[in-house]
Amino acid sequence: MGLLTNKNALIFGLANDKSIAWGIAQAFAREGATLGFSYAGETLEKRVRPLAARLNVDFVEQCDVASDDQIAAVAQKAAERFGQIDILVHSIGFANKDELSGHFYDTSRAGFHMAMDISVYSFVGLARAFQPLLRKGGALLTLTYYGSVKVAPNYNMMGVAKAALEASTRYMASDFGPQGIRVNAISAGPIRTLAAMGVSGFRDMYKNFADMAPMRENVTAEDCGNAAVYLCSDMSAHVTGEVLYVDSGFNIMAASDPKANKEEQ
Ligand code: NAD
Ligand code: 0WE
Repeated sequence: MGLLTNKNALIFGLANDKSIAWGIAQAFAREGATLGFSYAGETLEKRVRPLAARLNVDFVEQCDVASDDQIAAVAQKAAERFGQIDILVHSIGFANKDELSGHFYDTSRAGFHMAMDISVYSFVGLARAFQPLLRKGGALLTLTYYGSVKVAPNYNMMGVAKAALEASTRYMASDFGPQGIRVNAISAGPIRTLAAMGVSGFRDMYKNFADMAPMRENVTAEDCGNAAVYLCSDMSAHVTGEVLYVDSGFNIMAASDPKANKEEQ
């Protein structure tokens, strides 16, 4: 018996085998969940279908979360296929590239709206669309980053969006609590995914992270998958509205340890 046996889980945000969504999908499959995937657009379909086949997943639906119609359509299809849903994972974030360098104050109105729409509102819109399908004891989960709390150079608009996403997690935890549905977030350390590699200076900050973190190691999509199993299973009953750091302890540090890099040699 797996920790997610007899649970139906929908995962949004699968792009390729580096995606955090893929780490979560593999962990959920291992724990016995019945899975469904959603991806953004046609160009990703050829990557996502073979991954789905590897886990014997045959519910694979396109959904651009910028569209209310596409969100409603995928909810309708999920209702027909699964009846009820136990778990919904939101692993989606996007800002225009212009918004991920230079001064935050140069963010355009349109760029601000775009990042908030795709990275924050989509979690709220999905939660509302799936609300009638959610079974008591279910869980919603999103992915965030520490740039929401402290300034991460160049993360800029995404940091502001992640702050709003974490606040949305708390408000939705309050909304859904009476229905017995929990809402949580994982705050992951930097992982080399498609979204992350598209950012200038990511390489340096990836290395710096491991030097500064108490555990002196980067985190993986697999780590996020295992934390997601906890947050979406009955192992975390009565844990809601939380941001769980999966970051080798990075967020507890105020300065780097001068002994780092010497001690391990
Ligand atoms: P990824 O590129 O694999 O995943 C991002 C996903 O967002 C992609 O599947 C992309 O198609 C999807 N997406 C973008 N616009 C969309 C739209 N309009 N409709 C539907 N889907 C859309 O990268 P990832 O690193 O796995 O990112 C997943 C989540 O994890 C994001 O929220 C990201 O902010 C968060 N996160 C990433 C890191 C990291 O270092 N990689 C760290 C902490 C948090
Ligand atoms: O949330 C993210 C990345 C989100 C992201 C990435 C891109 C690249 C390509 C959102 N939108 C876009 N738009 C694109 O056109 N992370 C947590 C990874 C990340 O991004 C950073 C980081 C880290 C970590 C940007 C600057 C500094 C650190």
